[in-house]
Amino acid sequence: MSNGVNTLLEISSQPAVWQRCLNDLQHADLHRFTDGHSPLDVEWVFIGCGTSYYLAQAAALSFTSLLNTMARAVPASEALLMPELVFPRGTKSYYPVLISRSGHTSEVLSVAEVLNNEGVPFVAITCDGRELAGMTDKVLKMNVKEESTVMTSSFTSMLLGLQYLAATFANDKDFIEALHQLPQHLERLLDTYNDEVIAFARESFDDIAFLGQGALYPIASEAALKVMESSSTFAQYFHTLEFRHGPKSIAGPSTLVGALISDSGYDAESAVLLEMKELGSRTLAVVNTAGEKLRAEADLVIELDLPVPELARLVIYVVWGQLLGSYRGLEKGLNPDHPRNLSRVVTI
Ligand code: F1P
Repeated sequence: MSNGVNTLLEISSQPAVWQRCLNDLQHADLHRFTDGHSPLDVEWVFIGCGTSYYLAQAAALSFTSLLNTMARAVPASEALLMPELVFPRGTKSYYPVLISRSGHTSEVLSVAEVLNNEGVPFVAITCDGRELAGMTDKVLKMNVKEESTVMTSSFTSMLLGLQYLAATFANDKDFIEALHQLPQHLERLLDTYNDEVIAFARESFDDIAFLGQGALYPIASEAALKVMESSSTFAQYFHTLEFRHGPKSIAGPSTLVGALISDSGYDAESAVLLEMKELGSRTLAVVNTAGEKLRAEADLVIELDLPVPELARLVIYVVWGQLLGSYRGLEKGLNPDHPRNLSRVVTI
């Protein structure tokens, strides 16, 4: 089988996977996940590793935005090694959500064990289930079969699941309806832009930086991780305007700057990307509606044209980092299905 087939298939299968997951969510009893609390009265702490940590960040910002409630994200390792920083008022004052595609990651299982030992109820969201699914009665298991090492459809499906949960708690029917529109839009966008990403990935870059503000920051982080994992190319991620405060010293002809541009910050964020263009960088813009200057000057503009709220677009923004990582890896003669040094699950 040729290199990268599995991963690319899983990326391109996301419209169908999302459709299946959204149908499941529509018919699920999601209110049982509040454990009898008002979701507004608890501080949500989303916990995961690697891609699942960036997912935790996106989920926390989604809960804050949809529920106006306290929510934050930490890597599982921080909850284990620095509990006094993660749970300063003791674990019982928080409502943890453990995120793990495999349900088998050692750090996540160790956090689950601590919470169970301390009698702290928690939610688990997973695709494979495994041990994590047996450690709590509040399991949201997404119907996603993902063989590849790197997480793609599992990331987007679990993020959809958590956004669906928050919108259900908020009784935000419009947001839920918006999520149901996404599969058809991703299908359209993959048809439109896949070949352009393939062409763009033929260029080699010494340095790659993904930029994003707000809930697009964890998406930029995940896009950078996909490039690192799938192509063994170092990539960094920053809040967009932070890039001026030092990291822009890497800008130049062998640098790719990819900006995930929001509506709310469009002028300020697109200005950063165009500045990097002036400094000689290659530039990629993912944006819902591009202005004339951005469309004329950025090297690749992926214009989403999505009639949905900004927060509902997150899962579509990340797809271009998934594709760029895999296509860049193939250009380098690597196999994204078996990334260098990586395993599908980290057990220690
Ligand atoms: C977490 C993770 C992935 C990473 C690799 C190793 O897995 O770190 O983010 O891409 O697959 O495992 P999980 O806890 O979500 O199964």
